[in-house]
Amino acid sequence: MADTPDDTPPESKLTRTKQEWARLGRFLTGRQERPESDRLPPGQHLVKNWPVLDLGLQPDVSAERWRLQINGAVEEPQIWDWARFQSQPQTEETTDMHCVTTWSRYDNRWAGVSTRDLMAAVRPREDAAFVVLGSYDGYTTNLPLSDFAAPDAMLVHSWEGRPITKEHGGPVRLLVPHLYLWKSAKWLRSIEFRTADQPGYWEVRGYHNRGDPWTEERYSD
Ligand SMILES: Nc1nc2c(c(=O)[nH]1)N[C@H]1C(S)=C(S)[C@@H](COP(=O)(O)O)O[C@H]1N2
Ligand SMILES: [Mo]
Repeated sequence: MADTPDDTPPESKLTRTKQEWARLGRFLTGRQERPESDRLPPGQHLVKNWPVLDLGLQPDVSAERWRLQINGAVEEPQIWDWARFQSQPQTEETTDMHCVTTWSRYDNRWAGVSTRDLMAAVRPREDAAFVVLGSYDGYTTNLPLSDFAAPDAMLVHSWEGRPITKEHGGPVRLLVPHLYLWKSAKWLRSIEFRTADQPGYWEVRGYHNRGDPWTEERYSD
């Protein structure tokens, strides 16, 4: 008969895997692989064009004038200009996007810098748990660090092989494909890593704090 002390459950491949998940917990995201039949989130319809939505002020930010301030709970705060942004590891991804106004668009090919590579450069402190993004039009939006750090989240400068146009947030915008598009700040100007959350522009105006399209986290309450 096996002599297993009852206060020490046996280790197995499963328990080791689960421990590894817990260790990596700060980088976990709600994102998961979905079957094609589940590709369109509930309440969404497909569009072929790419609609423009913003506060109505589209700031004119040239690549030369553009700066990105990355600060807060990080070991190495940095200010990136265009050359420094371009010198970061470059990533290409093809992802879908989902707007809370019910349109979705499939297969957008992006190029830019992954948020994970950005984090490798600034090294968030252990206690960093949120980010707040600031934009050149005064817009702000907030994300848990685990969503910001999703494997396909990027600071993008190109769409379908061309520079992101001004109306879509060029020269640089965020893209977090697994959340509603209002989390993807256009004309990105600052990224503040924080220990406490701070709701942004839409989040204090009735929109959900997280914004997962598959569970229809559209509005607060
Ligand atoms: N700086 C900034 N980013 C923003 C917004 C904004 O008003 N200002 N609007 C958000 C909203 S509500 C949406 S739906 C998407 C729209 O992006 P698009 O115009 O490229 O489709 O941008 C998001 N990012
Ligand atoms: Mo939106």
